[in-house]
Amino acid sequence: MAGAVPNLCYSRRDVLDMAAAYCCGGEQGLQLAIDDKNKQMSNVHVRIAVMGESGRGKSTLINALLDLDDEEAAPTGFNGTTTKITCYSHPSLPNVHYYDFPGLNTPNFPVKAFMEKTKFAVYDLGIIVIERWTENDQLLAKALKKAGKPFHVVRSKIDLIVKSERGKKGYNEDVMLRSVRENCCSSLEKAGMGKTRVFLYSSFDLNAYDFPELKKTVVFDLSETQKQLFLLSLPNTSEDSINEKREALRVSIEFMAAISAAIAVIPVPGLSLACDLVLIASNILAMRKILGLDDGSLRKLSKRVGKSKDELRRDTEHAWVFGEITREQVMLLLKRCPVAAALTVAELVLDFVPILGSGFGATTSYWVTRRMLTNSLEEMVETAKIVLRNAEAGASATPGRAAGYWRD
Ligand SMILES: Nc1nc2c(ncn2[C@@H]2O[C@H](COP(=O)(O)OP(=O)(O)OP(=O)(O)O)[C@@H](O)[C@H]2O)c(=O)[nH]1
Ligand SMILES: [Mg+2]
Repeated sequence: MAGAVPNLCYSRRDVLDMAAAYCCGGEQGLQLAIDDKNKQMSNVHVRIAVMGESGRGKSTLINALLDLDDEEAAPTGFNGTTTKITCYSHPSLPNVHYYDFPGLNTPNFPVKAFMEKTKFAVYDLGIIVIERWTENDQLLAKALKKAGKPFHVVRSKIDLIVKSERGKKGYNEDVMLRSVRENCCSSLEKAGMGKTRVFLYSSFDLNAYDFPELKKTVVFDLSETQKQLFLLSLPNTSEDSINEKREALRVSIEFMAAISAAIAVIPVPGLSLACDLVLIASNILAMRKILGLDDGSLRKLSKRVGKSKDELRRDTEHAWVFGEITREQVMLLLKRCPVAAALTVAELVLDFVPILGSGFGATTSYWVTRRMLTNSLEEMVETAKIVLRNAEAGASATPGRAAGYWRD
């Protein structure tokens, strides 16, 4: 798929498995384990079904979560816009899928036949979008339960309630939100759903209300690898979400460093450095895309917030982040890091002494790749936070709440 990035979703467990493979089977064992893991990785998917009645905001939520542009976005509107289950995949992490369900309450919708033919077991989890709990929502919840799938109930369009209540005498946002939450929960309880948590959110402000809590809850239902994939796929709505991506990317750096060490033991002069440069460059490119710093992501952001790319990049220190990432550029970054540069030269020289060179090379490659990717990641994370601040600047009167930031 165009624009897809290499799979960067390795868990700590994967890194430990790599270490164990090396201890048991040496270089060959490590290589086999890496190949095996990469094969497994391409089979890991996250499939989230977004369900609920018509007009609740399902398609709008998917567009916000996947940061989809006008041309690629799910159509939105009032009354029966989505007429069949439609899959939307993440533009750069194509194994993350959201399934946009049609609203069950539209005139002439064949609810019974739809419920019978839908295979609820194929999804990892369901999100039921409500404004108030209805019999159709109940049907969906029951079907998911029967299929053994977890689901979460979310109350959309909270921004609209805030807007209409804000001017009223004695208004207190926390009290108001608590009352909306309690109302939703008690209607679910009355319908026999037991005590179910309801998350309040607005698709136009994913950093606000209960969305950050929802994120934390969703990851509990996913495997370790799916969790990394899910977190990396989310838009940069806050510094916290950027930090979460940093944590997931740090794990993948360990894995990349192990791969680079495995390559370094192959006794071909210069091969290790050549591979490291390619490995580092391709990973910097992937991390940049995930952190929303590539040209395409900046263009989308610029359009959404109505600020030029230069305005978004203002006050960022690391100009290289926005430039071309080539092997030459990686060499320049390498030279900025004296220890890594010195180790690489020593490795190149020792490469010509096969036995000595391969042992030294594996250790060097591991440290150089790790150091280079970690330094690059830190600089990109710092840059992503400044870009986020620039995008949010002037968008909200409420501190920490970028009202309208996600509005198209
Ligand atoms: N203010 C506000 N409007 C929203 C929000 N989410 C959705 N909307 C609006 O609600 C309308 C319906 O949104 P959709 O996303 O098309 O709803 P849907 O659930 O996909 O509807 P169907 O496809 O008919 O099932 C659109 O006009 C959206 O712009 C939100 O969080 N806040
Ligand atoms: Mg829809």
